[in-house]
This record gives sequence, structure tokens and C-alpha cells, in this order.
Amino acid sequence: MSVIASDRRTLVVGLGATGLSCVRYLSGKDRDLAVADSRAQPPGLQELRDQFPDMPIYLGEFDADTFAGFNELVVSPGISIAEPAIRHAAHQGATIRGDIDLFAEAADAPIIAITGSNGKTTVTSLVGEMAKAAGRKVAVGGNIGTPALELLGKGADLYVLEVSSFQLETTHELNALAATVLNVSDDHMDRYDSKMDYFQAKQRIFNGCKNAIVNLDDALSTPMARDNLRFLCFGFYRVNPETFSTRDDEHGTWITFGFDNLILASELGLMGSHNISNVMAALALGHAAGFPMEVMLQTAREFKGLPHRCEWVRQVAGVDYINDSKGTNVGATAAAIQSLAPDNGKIVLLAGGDGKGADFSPLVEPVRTCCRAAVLFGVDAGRMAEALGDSIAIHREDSLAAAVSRAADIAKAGDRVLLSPACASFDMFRDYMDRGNQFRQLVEGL
Ligand code: UMA
Ligand code: ADP
Repeated sequence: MSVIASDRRTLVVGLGATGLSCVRYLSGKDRDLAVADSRAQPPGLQELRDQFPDMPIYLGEFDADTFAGFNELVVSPGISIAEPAIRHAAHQGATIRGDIDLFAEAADAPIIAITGSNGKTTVTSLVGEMAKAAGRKVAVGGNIGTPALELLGKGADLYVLEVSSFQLETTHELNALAATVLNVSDDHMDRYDSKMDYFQAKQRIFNGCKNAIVNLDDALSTPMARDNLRFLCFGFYRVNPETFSTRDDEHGTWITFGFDNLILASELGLMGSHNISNVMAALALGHAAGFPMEVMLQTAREFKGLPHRCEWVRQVAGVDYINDSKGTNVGATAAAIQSLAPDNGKIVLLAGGDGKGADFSPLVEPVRTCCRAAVLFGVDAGRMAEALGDSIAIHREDSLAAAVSRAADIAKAGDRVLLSPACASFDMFRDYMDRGNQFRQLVEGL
């Protein structure tokens, strides 16, 4: 072993998809490598043993002395850097990094980066489609699914990354061509001490960025440091130069750029006002990357959205059933309710699960004005019922099946039954997709 190698002792912390991608990327680089995971049987264990039989692996509770033996920790997003063993190693002088940090250092093409409490996956997918339509060799990944490091070395001329606040905690300089914080509302409050910590993690997306895409409707999306940054803005009803916005006329609501009308909201493949905001963000990101406007607009016409996001399932007895299982925080559910409420008081909301420590009070107003009733389930149903108070009729059920059947009894023709839980699913389901799929099956069976 060379002197240089023994001087660079790197511990990859976490053996899920990210951890494995980091090991693959770092192996063969000049350093000693080991892996730790607090679980006895992490998902990537067999693959690691097959591909790297000699790699030291530390399983079970993190040990501060073991961690302090490394001078670089590459921490997976599922693990907080506030873990005592990680803090201890940092105090001993270890560098704390993450996969996005490694990616940024190695990226050989411009990066478009998207974070925010809600809309990340929709905007990331839409920008990816716009890039393809513009003839770019685009690689799309990050929090959306494929770990960023697995995008490298495949000849991409553009990277589009969805980045979570967890990933940003360990990212130093992303150096994005264009980056955005779409919006900030409470999420992951079980991981952060305060909303300020969550906000500060998201702000790191702008480190080294050239074009900041700013949501004028959410002050928390504005970069705190402005040096050498070009601003491109989006927001409702703020027609201005260098701004994607909206205006109404006799034809309906237009999306505009500067003083020009671009496309009617009714032409978009996506539904709901929150998706108009997502389309404006995608247009701004694509514009910063030089995509032709007409190509982007055609993509926005054709892009129909993703499953489990305000997805229409079926109409039964004049009632529409909508699957928004990916509505996993209060901001998402508030947006879904408001976007889908053509007539006030005609939504029967199905909500609940693990609220991740969030304050549910921002739901009170949309629920009061837009919903006929709420049917609640899951571990935080009681806390949510307490927050909603007597704003509308509230029912509690022990299972999703009972909740769907109760909602079917309550809803009248012309209503919409909306599953938008404002909570994580892990208390009752494998993940949000499992929850959405079970909802679909229950609705098919009505
Ligand atoms: N874990 C342990 N001990 C460990 C390591 C992990 O208990 O030592 C647990 C974590 O607490 C977490 C789970 O294992 O519950 C997975 O953590 P991980 O860091 O190994 O996750 P990966 O499999 O690498 O997947 C991660 C993202 N997951 C998380 O941030 C929790 C994936 O986003 C992402 O697609 C993937 O990297 C590729 O970039 C998922 C997600 O839920 C979809 N993201 C959150 C969200 O969107 O709200 C942030
Ligand atoms: P993310 O990847 O950030 O979770 P998604 O695009 O998957 O975002 O959308 C998840 C949910 O968030 C949607 O089902 C919808 O309820 C809500 N949502 C989407 N876009 C927005 C937005 N711009 N503002 C508020 N809520 C949104």
C-alpha cells in the first residue's frame, strides 16, 4: 500500500443505492476504502461482498472510535451528519462529504439542479424531457432515483439532477449552470432542529451557481449570497423582463416571458395551479441552458405528469377519485387541495400517516374552504384531527380500505375524493407508491 493511499482513508457511510455508487466510484482511486452501515443487513451488502470481497465493512451501531480513524467520510443522504460518530470524526478533522459533492467534482458537462419541498420530481422530469427534445444527450438522476455518480462516464452533454436537502447537507460546491429552490414548506422536521436548518441546507444548491432560478411567490427560494449570480425569475401575475409569469385575458391564463404570451395554461399536459408554477420553473431552467423556446413549449403540451401526483384514477357514481399519494407534506397537500377545488367544499380528503414532526396548521384554511370532510388514518391521525379542529367533519379509520369506503359514503356526485396524505407512508405501507397502488386497487373495487 502506498504512503499516499494510507494518507487518504475514506469511510463510505451507508450501504444503500448511494453508498454502493460511492464505493464503485471511489474504488480504484488512490485511497483506502471501507464501508459502515448502522443496519445488520443493509440492502447493498450482498452486491458489495460480490464486487469487492476484500472491502472492510462495519455493520451495526456507529462507533465513534472507528469513524475517527478515517480522514474523509462520504455520508449517504439517509444518515444525518448530526450523528454523534460523524460529529466526532469531524471534530477530529475528517472531511464530511456526500455523493453529490463527489459528482460535482467529476462532472464533465453542465449541471441543472433542482431542489424544493415540492415539485422536484415533476420539474426534473419535465426539464429532462425538454432537454431530450432540444437534442441534448441528457442524463437525469439524483434523488429522483439513479444515484448521481452512476450518470458519469456515459457521454452526457448535460446533467439534470433532483437534489434533496439531505444530499445538500454534504454538498460544498455544486457549480450548477442553473439551480432552483422551487419552494420551501415544512418537511423532514424530524431530521432538522428548525425550519432555518432545512432552509440553509437547501440554499447550498446555489454554491458556485451561474443562473439562479427564483420563485417570486416564495421568498425562501431566493439565494442568500448573490455574487456573480444571474437571476431568472418566475411567479404568478408579475409580468416583467427576464421573468416567466402569468396574465389573464379573454382566452384564459397565459404563461408569459417578459411581455410576450407563450402558452395557455389550458394547453398544458399537467393540471392544477401548482403545476403552472412547475412549468414556469422548468421553462426558466431550460432557458438558462439555451433550449429553444418552441421546443420547450411543445414538451410542456405533451408532458402528462407522473403517477401518484394528482393522478385521476376513476369516476364512480359521479365522484372523481384522485391519487396524490406523493403529497407527503403539508405544502404538497395544501397545493393539491387548492388546485383541485373547482367549487368550494367538494373535496373529501383522505390524509394521515407519519407527519415527520410537521405542524399541520397550514392545512386548516384550505381544508375549511375546499373540503366537505376529511377521513384520517395512520399514526398521526390524532394530531392532524386536533390541528383541523372543528373546521369540517372529521372521521378516523384504522385502514386505507375503511377510509376509502367511508369517503365513498360521504362523497356526493360532482365531488372529488382526494388521497393526499400530507404524511410519509412508512407507518402503514412500504412507500408512497405502495400506498398509491393500494388506493387505486380499492377504488377499482368500488
Ligand atoms: N439507513 C440506516 N442506516 C444507515 C444508512 C441508511 O438506517 O447506515 C436508512 C436511512 O435512514 C433511510 C434508508 O436507510 O431510511 C435509506 O437511506 P440511504 O441513504 O441508504 O438511501 P439510498 O438508498 O442511498 O437512497 C437515497 C435517497 N434516499 C434518502 O434520502 C432517504 C433516495 O431518495 C434517492 O433516490 C437515492 O439516494 C439516489 O440519489 C428517496 C427519498 O425518499 C426517494 N428521498 C427523500 C425525499 O424525497 O423526501 C429525501
Ligand atoms: P417532490 O419530488 O418534491 O416530492 P413531486 O413532483 O413528486 O415533488 O410532487 C409531489 C407532490 O407535491 C404532488 O403530488 C403535489 O401534491 C405537490 N406539488 C407538486 N408541485 C408542487 C408545487 N410547485 N408547489 C406545491 N406543491 C406541489
